[in-house]
Amino acid sequence: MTRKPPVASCLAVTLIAGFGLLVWSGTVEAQTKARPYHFGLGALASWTRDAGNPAAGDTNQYGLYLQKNSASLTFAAAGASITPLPSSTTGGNLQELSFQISGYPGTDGEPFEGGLFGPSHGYCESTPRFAVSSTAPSSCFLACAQGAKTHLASGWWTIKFVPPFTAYPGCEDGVTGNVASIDVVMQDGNDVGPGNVVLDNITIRRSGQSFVVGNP
Ligand SMILES: [Ca+2]
Repeated sequence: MTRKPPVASCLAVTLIAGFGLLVWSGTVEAQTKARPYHFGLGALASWTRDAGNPAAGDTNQYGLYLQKNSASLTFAAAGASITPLPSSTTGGNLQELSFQISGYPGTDGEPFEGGLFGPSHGYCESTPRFAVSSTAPSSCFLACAQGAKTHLASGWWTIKFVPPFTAYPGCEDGVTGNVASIDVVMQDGNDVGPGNVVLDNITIRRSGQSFVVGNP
């Protein structure tokens, strides 16, 4: 009888070889995921095949679809909890939060928009946003519109937030002490935009390690 190698080792090797960006956090149980949730009228959150940023290793091209097909003021939201968080994530060692949204390759601007970050991209205003809970007096909200934007060869955009997080409107109290939770949330409805967005490659970088969530 042939002895099988440990499942965790096989999976880790496969994932590291396939994803490149992914940093394995130690065990299968500890792998950081984005777990979709939604509530209220017209809301839906789900990992969707063939919707994400094309990437080596993500053969099903998963993207995180967040929909709110109701008015912004409706008590409804679509989002995902990033869990389990990388161990020992604190306000002191958190170096980056980012996600990607869809876009168009090449010039992504029109003259009346006045810039490279033109209209040919997924919805990016006060939401989608990160919501970070820590020992700070209030939650830290990092709105898509406030992030640094980098256009990728695929046409997708990376939306990135780096310290000091207090510099971002909505995060005046910063991120301090132990980080209790990190979510991505879509709360803007179809009265101010399309009412949906697709995210991919949600990234937490802490203590020099990047944890990238690009599929279920
Ligand atoms: Ca993906």
